[in-house]
Amino acid sequence: MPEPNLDNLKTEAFRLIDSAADSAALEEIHVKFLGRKGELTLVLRSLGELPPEQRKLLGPQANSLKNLLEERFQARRFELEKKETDQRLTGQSVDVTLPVGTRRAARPHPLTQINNEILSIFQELGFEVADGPEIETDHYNFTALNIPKDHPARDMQDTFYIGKGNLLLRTHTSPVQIRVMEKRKPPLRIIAPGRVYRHEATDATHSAIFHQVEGLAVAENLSFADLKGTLALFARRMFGPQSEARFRPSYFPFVEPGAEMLVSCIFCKKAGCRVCKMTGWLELLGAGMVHPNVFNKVGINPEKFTGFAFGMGVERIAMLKFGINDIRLFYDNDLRFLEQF
Ligand code: FA5
Repeated sequence: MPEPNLDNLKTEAFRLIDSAADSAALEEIHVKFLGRKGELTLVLRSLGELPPEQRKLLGPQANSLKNLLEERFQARRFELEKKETDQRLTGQSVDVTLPVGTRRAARPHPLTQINNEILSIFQELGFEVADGPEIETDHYNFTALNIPKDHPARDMQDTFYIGKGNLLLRTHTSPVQIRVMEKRKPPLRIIAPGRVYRHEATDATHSAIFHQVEGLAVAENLSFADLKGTLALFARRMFGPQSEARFRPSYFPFVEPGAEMLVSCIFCKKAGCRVCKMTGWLELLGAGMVHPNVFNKVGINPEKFTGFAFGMGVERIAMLKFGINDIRLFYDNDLRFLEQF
């Protein structure tokens, strides 16, 4: 066996270790020299086959070279791993000085937020969401609701008629009451949100297009106390536990008796302010016990069943809740306004 040249082996190993590009390459070099079949390993293993004098000389040299190489490998390994970790961290780092928020988070329109809040309060009370068309017939919008042709109550809601007058843009969500009662038999509890239209001049509190939520409950033995309890609970949930609700008589042809619900002014707590016109109370909705004539039109026996109904303006509730003083702000699509909610 030729005498191994340890000097050459050392020079070559140092050269490769120093030039290893990364820790994976370094491990290959380690295997090449110190692995199971590595060049230096083979030298060490072959020592036993050498004549004794040669072995005496080469043995310590080879062993110290092995230690030397292991040290060199360890040092280089440490160097390379540090470099690689640094590179990885730099790639992952967050530059906290970069501008943020270039993407704006979308959220529902304030009217949608209030609409959803109203629905979920009533859904918790067992009301199901119902739906009806925005283009209605005279029958559903008026006649079936006990407002016959030429009845003066039609003047309460100036109407957009379509064509010769049998079709119109619904002036309230009450026609959904009729559509539901035609299809379903009591007991029933529904809540019907939607857009409504009135031929009205726009001002700070009125719009020609606005939104209502209609409610209807029909069962045996429902009384005005159920109506009051349900709506008072709604007001507390919507405006907070301190809010009070008050009812005063009102007239809607499709209910008897009819009422309006007022809530204590959330701005002045009943002390009187500009918003409540110094009365301490704000009008929120129309309501009442379903009129027997309405039940008769949909084939429900008014001797057996009673019911209560209510209709509220979504804009008005949103204005109260958010402290908004002009209804037109909802429709301007001005992000400076909308982003506040
Ligand atoms: C009605 O529309 C009845 N259908 C309510 C009802 C339902 C009574 C069931 C009895 C039983 P009224 O016209 O008052 O009633 O309108 C109801 C609510 O809609 C009002 O309290 C108000 O909050 C809102 N509202 C009415 N007109 C406008 C308008 N032009 N702009 C914005 N909100 C309005």
